[in-house]
Amino acid sequence: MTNTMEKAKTQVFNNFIDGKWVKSETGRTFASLNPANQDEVIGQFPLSNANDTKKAVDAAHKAFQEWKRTPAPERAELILKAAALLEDRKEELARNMVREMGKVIKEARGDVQEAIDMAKYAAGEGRRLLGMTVPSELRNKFAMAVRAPIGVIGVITPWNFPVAIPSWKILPALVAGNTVVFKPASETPYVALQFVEILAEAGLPPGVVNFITGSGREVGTPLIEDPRVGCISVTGSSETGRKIAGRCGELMKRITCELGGKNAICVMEDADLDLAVDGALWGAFGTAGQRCTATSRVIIHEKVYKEFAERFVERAKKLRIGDGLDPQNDVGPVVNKDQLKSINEYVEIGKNEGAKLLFGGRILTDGALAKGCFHEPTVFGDVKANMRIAQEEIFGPVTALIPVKNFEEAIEVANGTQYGLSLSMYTRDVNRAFKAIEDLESGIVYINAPTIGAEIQLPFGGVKQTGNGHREAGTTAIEQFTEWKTVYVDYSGHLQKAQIDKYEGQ
Ligand code: UN1
Repeated sequence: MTNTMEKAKTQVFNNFIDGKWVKSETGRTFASLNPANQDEVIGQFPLSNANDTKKAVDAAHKAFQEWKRTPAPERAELILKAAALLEDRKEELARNMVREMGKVIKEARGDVQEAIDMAKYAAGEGRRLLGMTVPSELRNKFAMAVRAPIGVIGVITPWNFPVAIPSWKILPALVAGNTVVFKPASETPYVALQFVEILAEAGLPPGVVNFITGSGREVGTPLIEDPRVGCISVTGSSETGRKIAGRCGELMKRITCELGGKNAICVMEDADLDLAVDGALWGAFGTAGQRCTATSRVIIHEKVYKEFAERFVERAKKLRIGDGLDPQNDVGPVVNKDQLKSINEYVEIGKNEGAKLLFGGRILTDGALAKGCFHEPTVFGDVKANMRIAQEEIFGPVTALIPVKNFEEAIEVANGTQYGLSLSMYTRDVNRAFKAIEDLESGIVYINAPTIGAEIQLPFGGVKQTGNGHREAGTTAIEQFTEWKTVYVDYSGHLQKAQIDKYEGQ
């Protein structure tokens, strides 16, 4: 079949603005491809422009007036409905996710489950949205602070968790009374669209969630620039995040960034090595290493380095690579050819820096794999802490084993990157475990568990170049999407002066 014929039978999808599926003004589209078989076109999606974006913001801005007045428990009912619909359609969404971004089916189900968890949790927030009351220094005066929604939230998401990450942002934003313009990654518009379909089916009024596909330049930039958008929430590369944050700084616009990581597992000489090997394998090669929390470094005490490295490589060799829809496969493709190339360039960088390639390193082109973007799980040994492969985010199935002399050096190496998302310590010594909790410089710390696998009811995010001080998920998700409004009610019937009456007399 020729490409033109493929394209002809491919479904063309639309944007979702003001409760309707609408074409982009441009009439231009882009294709979403299956990374396991690049001949398979998932669909064509609008290459929208600034005018389409403006219409989406118009709709969100208009809808905000009524949505913010809808009682939060009532807003939450709709989110709970979405949770039920996500549960009903979990398998369908998961399968489409595998086809669109490659992660293996079990993990794709986990991705959808994370959104279900978030929907239930966010719905619960509808009956909390806790504010504060404190005593006033004066009689007959009441003091409190309540949460107010910000307005229109611009949501910009990556492809690696195409349902979970949008849910972390959109659902708390909605329950807090905001409306949303959602721009998904151009690698995963289809599952993002299905997520939006579910929200619409749950009964969100028109304009409360708007969905628009296209490039960063033609959709992302106008979204950021629009003065009616009060907050941008972005997960992506540090480079993109820094640019957006810079511009939002100038515009005095709230910006929450969730960016890169260079996460590490530390394995001490007293660790349970079986457990550590299991954890490192899952952390490094789960989602083909395409998580911002992926274990791209394993820092190992020299006394157990050799044994760990041998066992780890043995296990890495056994991983089955292939289409994620086959439940026998452990590792799927990476998202596209560009990523594949960039990951493989890091293999060359590692070799040139003098790291020892213990296993992997190749782009796989045998048989059916040739049509996809498959990279071998790759293990480098004898890596030095300052090498590029130990410092830069690779975002692929490549991990660096770094030998260290002791616990203190392990902590120093773990902390020695520009990032600070997720760090882990494997030890059986409770004192060391608590010392690690105290000294590891990251937003998330694990003890005896890998760097991936965060749960939605706790804050998620990182320090240093990983973020800008905000946290997603947990109760902190609400912090991102609300303003504090401090309220004083004076029921004394006469003028009372704070800081003065109490000291000067009446
Ligand atoms: C990400 O990689 O961007 O903790 C998110 C984890 C998942 C979320 C990862 N729950 O690995």
